[in-house]
Order: sequence, then C-alpha cells, then structure tokens
Amino acid sequence: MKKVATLTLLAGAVIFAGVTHARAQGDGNGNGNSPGIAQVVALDECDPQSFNAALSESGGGFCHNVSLAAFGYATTLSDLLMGAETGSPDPGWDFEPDQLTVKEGTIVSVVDQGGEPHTFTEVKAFGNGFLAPLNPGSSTSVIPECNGGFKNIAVARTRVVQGSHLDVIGLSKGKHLFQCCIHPWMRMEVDVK
Ligand SMILES: [Cu+2]
Repeated sequence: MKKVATLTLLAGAVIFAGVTHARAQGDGNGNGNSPGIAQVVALDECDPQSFNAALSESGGGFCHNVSLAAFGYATTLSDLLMGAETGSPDPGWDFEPDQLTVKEGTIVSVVDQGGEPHTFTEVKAFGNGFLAPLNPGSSTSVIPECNGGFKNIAVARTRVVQGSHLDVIGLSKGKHLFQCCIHPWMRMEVDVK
C-alpha cells in the first residue's frame, strides 16, 4: 500500500514538473530577447477498447481515453490499420498546423493532445515509418530517419507521449520536414525565416 502511494506521489511530481516547465517557457514568449514559441499539436482518435486489447503487452494503457469513444468519435485499431494499408489513412491522426512559418530562434513546441504516443522526427523526405502495418501496402521499407524504431536512440528522442510536449530548438533557416515515425501520414513543414 505504501509503495503504491509513493509511486502515485512520484507520478504527480513528474506531471507537476512538466507543467512548471511549460509555464516557464510560456513566460519567455515575446519578452525581450527570449525566443518565441510556436505550438504544434499532435492529434489522434484512438479507440481505447480495441487499441488496449491488442496492445496489452505494452502495459494496457497504450491508448488514453481522450476520444469520446462512446459517442463514436474514435477509430478502432482495425479501421486505422485498414486505412493506412490502403493508402487512405485516418485524417484524425494529424499534426496541426500542416505548415508553420517561424522566425529563426523560435522554439517549436509539439504537444500530444491525442491518446497515443507519436514521434516528431525531422526527415529529408517524407516516407514510411518503422511499423510496417501502418505503411501503405504494409511495406517494410523505412526511411532512414525512422529506421530501427525506438531501439534507435535518435528516433526515441523524438517521441512525444500522451499529454507531454517536445521542444524543437535550433532550427536553421530554411525548410524543415517533420513526420511521425509510427503513423507516417502525420506530416508537417516548418519554414524558418
Ligand atoms: Cu503518430
């Protein structure tokens, strides 16, 4: 019982730390020389029932319940896989906005407001992710930036889990392409002026 309480406290502390961090950055927005922040949201409509039943080996809480599944605002795992395979992926899985123009030095802050983890990975050219069933035609070919999945530390570092945010700093002037290495149709462009 004591152990559980400690864990809960720890979890609370982590969440609280995350919030404080986000606030501190918010204060820097537009003040003097502090860099501005441009926000990107990662969205999905995962259906907790079907996702968590199929992905129970990853802890059972893979898909958090944010999608109002009871009212039909959710995509089941089989529908998601079917759409991805046939090349008409669910548009509810998305980065918003699709394109962003920012000044050099701006922090691009990606917030995962969906129910699933995503990655926000910079790529040379958009292409397939590391989970074949979510690629068109279930292709096993993977673009280099996503290769190896989370076993590749470079990919793991671009992960954004549910309810958290990832800050991308130091983007050079020019065009940058980002995509999710899990759901490869989640794509966006950041143009740095
Ligand atoms: Cu994703």
